[in-house]
Amino acid sequence: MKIERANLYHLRMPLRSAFETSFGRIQERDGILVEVFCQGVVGYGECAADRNPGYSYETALTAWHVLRDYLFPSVLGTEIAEPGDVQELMSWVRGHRMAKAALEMALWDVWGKQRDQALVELLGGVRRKVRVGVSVGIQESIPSLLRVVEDYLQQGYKRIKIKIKPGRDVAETQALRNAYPGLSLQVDANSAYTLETASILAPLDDLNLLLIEQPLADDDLWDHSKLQRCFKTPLCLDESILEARHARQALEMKAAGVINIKVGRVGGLSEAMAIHDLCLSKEIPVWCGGMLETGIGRAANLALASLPGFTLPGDISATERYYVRDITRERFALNPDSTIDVPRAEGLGVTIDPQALNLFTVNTLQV
Ligand code: OSB
Ligand code: MG
Repeated sequence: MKIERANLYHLRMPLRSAFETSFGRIQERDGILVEVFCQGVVGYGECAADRNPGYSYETALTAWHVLRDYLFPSVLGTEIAEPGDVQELMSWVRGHRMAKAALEMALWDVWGKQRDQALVELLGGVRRKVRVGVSVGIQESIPSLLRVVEDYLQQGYKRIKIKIKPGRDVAETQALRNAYPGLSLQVDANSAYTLETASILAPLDDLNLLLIEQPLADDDLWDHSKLQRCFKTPLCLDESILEARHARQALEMKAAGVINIKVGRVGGLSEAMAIHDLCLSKEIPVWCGGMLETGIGRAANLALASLPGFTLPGDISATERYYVRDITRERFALNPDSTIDVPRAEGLGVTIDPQALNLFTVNTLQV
């Protein structure tokens, strides 16, 4: 497999509804679509970096720069055997994992198309459909949160995650728990607390939550291990886990009982699988996180979440939850059992809608 040339598309896609987290509120989602050409086969990968560096230091523009000036120049024209082998060529670039993940994803798409196999088969997935939930942003008030959640439950989602931040945490979670005593419920703080301020979250421990996601700083495993000792509810790490080594160290120091795996955050599907394999061997449950992906990234997430260790529902919702119009022709729908089907067509199993791509592209570049 050899990349001969590539195109970058900087996307800006209107979300159906604003999405608010502890690091900000967005109405549009930026991203980069990577299109690679390899001996007559075209592959696609999605870069999850957003417009603002709120979740991670990477942005669509840093990823654009790093893909254009460093990553593609390091891989163009070089023969590689398998998609994961591209990591070695990119390893001299420190960090910038979302940029690397997009490039690797495009090669998985090519590899599948060359061998006439779906990504789920290439990865060793074991499920035809995966259990999913919905990630609900911070709402204006508790009544509006209850209304939004009720609507998702009506649509068939059987697991709800709510975003929390200081001042918008315990009362919101308690109100939901009171309204739905049996609901599979979890919260995500996106690093909004410190070891000291996290003490106000103590009442959450009595609400039978599936997990509490990333309460403390992204670069802090140690304080998570201290906080975990105060909670019987498992902590789940998202931002803190950038590679398998971090996962190993987090588990060794008991900083979490669950790990959220995101393809972009960890630098690609190959590293995502390595984290999955590690957690499976240690009987630590994992689930597939989301970054409000387009159909391209969502297809990859579904294939990843079909691996055996993904025993908790993923943040992979139906296309409808995110976008009125997506850049893939295929739209993902929620099944009545709160699952989404894993694509079975070759490669990522999705195709680009050129008109939609054109509509949402704010910049293009040939590399
Ligand atoms: O922390 O999981 C997160 C979206 C953007 C950035 C970070 C996160 C999220 C989500 C949305 O929670 C999950 C989804 O794609 O549905
Ligand atoms: Mg998260």
